[in-house]
Amino acid sequence: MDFTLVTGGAGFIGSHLVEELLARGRRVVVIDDLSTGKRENLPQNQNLTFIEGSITDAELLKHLFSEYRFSTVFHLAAVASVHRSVEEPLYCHRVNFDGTLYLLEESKRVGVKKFVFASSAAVYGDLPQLPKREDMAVKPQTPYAVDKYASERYTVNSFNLYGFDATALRFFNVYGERQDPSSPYSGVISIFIDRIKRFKRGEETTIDIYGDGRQTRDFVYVKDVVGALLLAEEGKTAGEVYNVGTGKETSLLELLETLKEIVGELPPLRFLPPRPGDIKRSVADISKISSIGYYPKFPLKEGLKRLWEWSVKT
Ligand code: NAD
Ligand code: UD2
Repeated sequence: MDFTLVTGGAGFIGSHLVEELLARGRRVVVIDDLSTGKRENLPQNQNLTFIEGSITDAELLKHLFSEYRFSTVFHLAAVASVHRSVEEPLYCHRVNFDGTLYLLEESKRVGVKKFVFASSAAVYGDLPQLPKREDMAVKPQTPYAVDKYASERYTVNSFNLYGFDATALRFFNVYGERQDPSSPYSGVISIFIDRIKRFKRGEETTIDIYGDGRQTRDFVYVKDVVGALLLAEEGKTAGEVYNVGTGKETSLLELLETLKEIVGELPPLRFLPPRPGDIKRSVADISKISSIGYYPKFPLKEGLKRLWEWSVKT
């Protein structure tokens, strides 16, 4: 039987993908350097092999691709923090760009059947047109976004240049269980849930809103993202790029209203100056990915409810 490689499989999104692949009876290999991922995000399972190592280690990758017969590579490993990419562009470039090239080279060498790359809505930058469609202009404004865009192009060009079946997905704002709230640059939902939890425990805390709270995002539940990854693997997606969102635009104030309906009283809100470079509005056009069978199964309230229930148990 063939194996599936998940890079970054010990991370937030990767661990949900691994869980679903294992539930489908697949044999999975994870490579992760545990820089932000955690071993405990992954279950103990006889069909799962965990390799602690970096995607920038070309020798290790060569060895791995020779040892296992991978039919699919899901490439999710990255320094996912935009802030860190601004602080340490060279290091992040090594991981977010060189790592992708190494993986593409190895995948082509051994004849992997499908390569799926996790790109980001960050490639769109702050261009005003909404909703974001895949054929619109991009404006990657940070080292993270530049490397995602370059990696995305290398991935889809692999099909045009070598006939290699590769596709890229632009994730919008993903949220769900196991997202790490520990940095000020963590996903806003993970931070808000963490503050609510502290408040309910009697700690003194606030919900900090940068700006007036009217900025919007397309918040997509992690299990819908897993659904998109699996569809990208199965479908005729070679050489194509797809948005992964919900197509719904939600402001932070609306998000907080929904959270209030789920958890009851919220900690006090504290309005702070907007973050420099913050994008005012973002929402995906999901018609392209819908054409391969994707539809978001988890409305925001449902996803938040699940996240809250999980969060009070942990
Ligand atoms: P995450 O930080 O939880 O996961 C990234 C994983 O990659 C971690 O487990 C980390 O340890 C691992 N990793 C980092 N450098 C590595 C290296 N050199 N070698 C091997 N493993 C390495 O973040 P996430 O939110 O789960 O992101 C997964 C992917 O989705 C990333 O590519 C990210 O850029 C992309 N993405 C995420 C979002 C979002 O909203 N979370 C949005 C757009 C794109
Ligand atoms: C997301 C990605 C980022 C990059 C960017 C591209 C995450 C965590 N970040 O940034 O990596 O891809 O999209 O556009 O996925 N906010 C608050 N209070 C808080 C935290 C955040 O008000 O405590 C605001 C923040 O200023 C922003 C919004 O909430 O206006 C969403 O913030 P975010 O960091 O979750 O996501 P975003 O879209 O800025």
